[in-house]
Amino acid sequence: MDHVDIFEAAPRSPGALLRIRAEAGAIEARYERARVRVEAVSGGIARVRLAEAAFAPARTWDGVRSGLPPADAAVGETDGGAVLELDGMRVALEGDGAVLAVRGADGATWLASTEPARWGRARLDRLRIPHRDGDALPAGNDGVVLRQSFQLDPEDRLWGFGQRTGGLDRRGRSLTNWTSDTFGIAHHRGTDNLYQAQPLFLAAKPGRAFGAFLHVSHFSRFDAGAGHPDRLTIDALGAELDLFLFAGPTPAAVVEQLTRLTGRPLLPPVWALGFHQSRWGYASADEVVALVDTFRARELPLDAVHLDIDYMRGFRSFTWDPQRFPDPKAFAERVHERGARLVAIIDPGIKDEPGAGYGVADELLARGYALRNTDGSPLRGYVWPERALFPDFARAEVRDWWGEQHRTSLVENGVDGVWNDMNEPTAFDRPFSTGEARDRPFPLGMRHGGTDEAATHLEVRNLYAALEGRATFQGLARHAPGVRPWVLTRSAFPGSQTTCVTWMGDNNSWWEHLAMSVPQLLSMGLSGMPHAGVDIGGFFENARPELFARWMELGAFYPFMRDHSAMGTRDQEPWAFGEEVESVAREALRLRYRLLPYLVTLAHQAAASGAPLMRAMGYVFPDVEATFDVEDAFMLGRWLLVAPALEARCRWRTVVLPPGRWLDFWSGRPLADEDAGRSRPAVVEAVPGRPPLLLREGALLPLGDERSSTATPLSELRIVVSAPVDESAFEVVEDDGRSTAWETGEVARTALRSRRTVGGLIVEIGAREGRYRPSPRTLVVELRLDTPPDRVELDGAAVEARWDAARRSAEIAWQDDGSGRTITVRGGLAA
Ligand code: MIG
Repeated sequence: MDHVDIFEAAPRSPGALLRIRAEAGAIEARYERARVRVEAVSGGIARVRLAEAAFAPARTWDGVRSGLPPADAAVGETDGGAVLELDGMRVALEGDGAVLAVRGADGATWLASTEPARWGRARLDRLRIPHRDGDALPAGNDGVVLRQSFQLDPEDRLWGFGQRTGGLDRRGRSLTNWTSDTFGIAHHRGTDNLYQAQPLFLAAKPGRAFGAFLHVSHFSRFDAGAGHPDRLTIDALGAELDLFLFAGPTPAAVVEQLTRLTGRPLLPPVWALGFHQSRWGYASADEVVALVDTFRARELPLDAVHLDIDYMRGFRSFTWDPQRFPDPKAFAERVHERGARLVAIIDPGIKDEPGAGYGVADELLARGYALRNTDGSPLRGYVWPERALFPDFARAEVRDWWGEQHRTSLVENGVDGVWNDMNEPTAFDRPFSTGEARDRPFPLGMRHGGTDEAATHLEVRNLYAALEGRATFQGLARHAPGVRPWVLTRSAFPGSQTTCVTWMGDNNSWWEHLAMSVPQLLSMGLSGMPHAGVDIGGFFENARPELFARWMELGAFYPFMRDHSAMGTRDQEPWAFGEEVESVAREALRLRYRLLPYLVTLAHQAAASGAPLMRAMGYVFPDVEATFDVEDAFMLGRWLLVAPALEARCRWRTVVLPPGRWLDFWSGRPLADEDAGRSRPAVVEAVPGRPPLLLREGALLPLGDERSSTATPLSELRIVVSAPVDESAFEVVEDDGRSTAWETGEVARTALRSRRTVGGLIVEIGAREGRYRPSPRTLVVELRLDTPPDRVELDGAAVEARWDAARRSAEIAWQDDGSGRTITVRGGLAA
């Protein structure tokens, strides 16, 4: 892209430096035709703003947090410039032309401008923004593009960029940040922008990572080494470079810094971490209840069923079809009685039929809450309900009103979660029924918002879903006080993670899409959006039996696990492919449910620091080069390495083992143990029903018992222990799984420790801390050893430990009363 001329006329550039001033925690510089401000925001976070004249004003709809704990930064003037230093990162302005360099404390260059920034009116044809015939870029800064190029370290992998197809390292690609409905079956590794826009990335190499977030909701694009392998070029409409820089030094530190700025991920209710069954479209209340019954009868765990657009009356959001769903409240009760939850889809395209008894449309128009054309008339487009209006979520009163719509139709009827679809937003130029509907992009110059905060569509489109998500979340919180809201969204922007779980809509049933889901979800985690999933089995086309089984196995480790399929595809429920596939699916679901205490703990870690549940190997082993480019395996938290079967008829596969001892989770056998000191490959078996799963040394892994749904309380907490080299620690976090009381400290924390001794092992289960009291249960400690131990003591007294040769474990158990215990193991470990 770098080579493409996107300017209408010769671009402007900053010119000579006029003056530069270092103040407390900031640098201000004036150039002939530009101003720059470099500022310390919080620990590890700096902000660079570069504009021709004034910086864009702060906006109420902006999701970035203000008032963060201040940074400890030093500012100094240099020869012809100035530098701001914080947490090992130095941001320097050097001489004329607003030349910017980001360096490490050791002087190594992380990013450096290759030439001065340029500005000019953009050539619409070259920007490749979908637009309507006759559309022009609006006057003013919304039609002005800024271009800034940076030199990249050749060693850096570029991770993040949010929801994308293709591999984990996005270097060499051009990446557009513009939400779009790419409805169609053609997603492939080279597809550019999808439903979401996350203009951010991590640059990582062994031993060092930093990150950047382009705080621009306007249309933007990163050329991440497509035009020139070692150059990053940023194009941003809106005429401003507003770049937050994250000092790292590890990928985990970058994700923490990013989510400190854009907001920590929500904590989902525990049912949402269970299994979700969906399809477009279950056609009646009875069909959905029968579906839940089938899960129960077949002993397939299930926590949620999703209602796609067919539950509505003629695709009108916030209505129910009176024939097929005659009594929504009774229906929700039937689902709840069976231990499951109900999630209902909502589309933002509101049927344009005032005066026809559809109150949502009446109010939307009467109150003037719809998006408007430049001439002030309501904007109309065609979506599922045919001609539709679109709420203007950039306005606070519209968001309040939207939240209000959820009260009677959904919350009071007992719906547990809301699924926001089509919120890129999608619109077509004529009715679907004509069979000729084509995408009808919104006019670029269209205005959002009230008079004081008016913004063009180019500025706000990327935020539309994030603002809708916020409105939905707050509405649910208001109408069901104390209940943790759950919102699933298709489109998103940084900040969406605070109110929404996201999924990759409209994937395909091909193997490629199964495989691609791994780097896709790892990217989401690295982008600060840990709670994400893709549709198991694929949305479009018919899933094949073996693929579906493997997808369920992989999906057991997705942060959000849902089986979903398009209208017209063959049945895709776990039993739809015969007994063999069903039993693999059942094993996958059982494993998922056993993992729940671990997933809950990981979700708490995410809520505290942004740490993803599914972690790239290089995130967990940031110094180990061999792990950096792995995109077909990942860590679930810090204890489990998942190496899924991603190809047809796969029975074995290789996996890169990071240094250390790794046990096969199923058999307890160590892998490639002779080389434990270094990274090495291992071949693992991929028996259907037993996905390749490795337990890291020092693991203190909390598991639960198998349940048909999370409506049944946990009756066992099991700690799986693998010996550490030296010592290890982990904290299990629990909460009531459904309320918001965790926010005010209603959690239970159990500190776990393990330590190698001469000839044995000590495991300490700390006394439970915190106000939350779990239901009565057994606590099991499962010691993964090499041989049966000579002796096991619980608090100093010898106990009988049951030896299970099939998984090489010695097991002891007691009724958990929350008190601390010490387990001493003698023998059982190879020297
Ligand atoms: O135009 O509601 O991605 O999950 O089943 C398609 C019907 C609309 C797209 C979503 C998909 C959903 C479907 N929707």
